[in-house]
Amino acid sequence: MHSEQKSLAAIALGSNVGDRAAHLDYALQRLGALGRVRAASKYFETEPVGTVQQGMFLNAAALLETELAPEPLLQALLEIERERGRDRAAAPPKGPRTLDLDLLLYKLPDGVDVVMQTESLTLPHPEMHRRRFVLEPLAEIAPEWIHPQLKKSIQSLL
Ligand code: PH2
Ligand code: MG
Ligand code: MG
Repeated sequence: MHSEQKSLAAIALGSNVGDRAAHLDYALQRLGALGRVRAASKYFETEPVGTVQQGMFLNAAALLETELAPEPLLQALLEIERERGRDRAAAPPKGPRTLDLDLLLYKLPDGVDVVMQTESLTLPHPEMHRRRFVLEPLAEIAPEWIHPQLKKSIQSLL
């Protein structure tokens, strides 16, 4: 099947517990089983953002060609987090985590970006445009991707 017939998802990766690079390496390898990783950024060391006191993060971004719809893709991302020992009950929200995989943007095969809001998933990710630790890696691999609500490229949002 040609890539034009698949959807394209932009995914943010983050880790600040344990062997951070190993967690991100693992995530990229597992994403490959959900489709094809078209691009992956380098790993950025970033200061923790927010009110929780915690260690430095490694953040990255990836573009995944996939046939999974947004909701099944999200469930697969959460499963990969659990495979690295992520326990949402054990840490405060936005607190330290072995692996965080956030679905940022999702483009259908016809080139249209999904805009949706359910209890489990909001697309585009509602915080992405405010987070340098998301925009900087994403701008490395998808600078021209237009945010469907803000109508600005990732590069210009950065
Ligand atoms: N994730 C958070 C809170 N703060 N800071 C950085 N630098 N990177 C993150 O991935 C991050 C954060 C909760 O989602
Ligand atoms: Mg996150
Ligand atoms: Mg998350």
